[in-house]
Amino acid sequence: HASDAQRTDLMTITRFVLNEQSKYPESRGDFTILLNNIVLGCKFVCSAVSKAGLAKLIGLAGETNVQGEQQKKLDVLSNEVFVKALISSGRTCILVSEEDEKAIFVEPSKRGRYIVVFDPLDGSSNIDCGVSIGTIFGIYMVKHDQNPTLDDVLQPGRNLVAAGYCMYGSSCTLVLSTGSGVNGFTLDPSLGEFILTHPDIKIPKKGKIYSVNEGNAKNWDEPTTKFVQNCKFPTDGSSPKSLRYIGSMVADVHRTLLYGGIFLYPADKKSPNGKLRVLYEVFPMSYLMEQAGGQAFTGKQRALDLVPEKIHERSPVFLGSYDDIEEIKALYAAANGEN
Ligand code: P6P
Repeated sequence: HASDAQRTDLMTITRFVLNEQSKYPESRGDFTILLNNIVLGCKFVCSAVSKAGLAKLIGLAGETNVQGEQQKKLDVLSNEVFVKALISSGRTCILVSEEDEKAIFVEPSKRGRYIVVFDPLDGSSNIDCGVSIGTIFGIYMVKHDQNPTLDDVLQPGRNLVAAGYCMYGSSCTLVLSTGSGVNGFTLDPSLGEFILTHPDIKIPKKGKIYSVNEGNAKNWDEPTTKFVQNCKFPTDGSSPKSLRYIGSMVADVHRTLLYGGIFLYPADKKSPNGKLRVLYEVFPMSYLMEQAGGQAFTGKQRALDLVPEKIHERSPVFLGSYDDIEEIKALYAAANGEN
């Protein structure tokens, strides 16, 4: 019975999505098939990343193996796995990957109705020191399925039908939203299944943590400078916030989602559009934050209202707890002379 220590009604990600999709009688199972292929990609990358530390011994990605063959870098390998898994799903028509300069238009015989934008291995510069890294993805419906063009990709983030990330850390955790809340699944390696472990994630309304690369402080604009100053020297008698910055977006965003607070990668004099990419970093994470009751802001507007003009375009981003984002929005409004 329910008090049994060993849960017996295992809610796998596939069952969960099937349940969700059964709410839409018109759905033909395409999304479930697409998602299953994304999950397959995540399982492969999880396995490859966990072995990365042994790379020198067993000649894995990024190393020269015993035969002296140069192994593919893990991010290149991950990208190939995701591209092949997505195309073979037969449910995609355009793919945009951080690893590919141009959008991939799937051949008509294998074409479906979905567009997937993704970073196959974000934060991969952290692999060698064992810091958590991740895959980030967003899913749109195609607008012109007879003849898909780049215009189908350059949609505002608010048009996303799903988004998620998979974090390869102490455990492999997949966080997903299909438009009705956010749910987290943890890979049980003994089953090879992602099991629902974080149902209906809601981000705390206000947090005690700020997450930014303080090394860029010299180049920040005034509102960001003031906001960070308020985090460290609050004038309302509250205690200072803690700084937590891992430098791997998936890890910093996952902590923000679960513990609350704010993650920011602002514009600065060196990079006026910040560093993070709109389609496959800013949009998916902003979508998840809003679905979890938080907000995401660019310094000028709601992040999901941005309409990208190029597939690798960057944008500043402030995302996290609802109240914390209200503060940064007020500082930018004041700087722009709005009431
Ligand atoms: P910085 C990793 O390289 C990445 O793309 C994100 O995962 C991370 O949030 C950001 O860059 C870190 O950038 O400039 O602080 O090292």
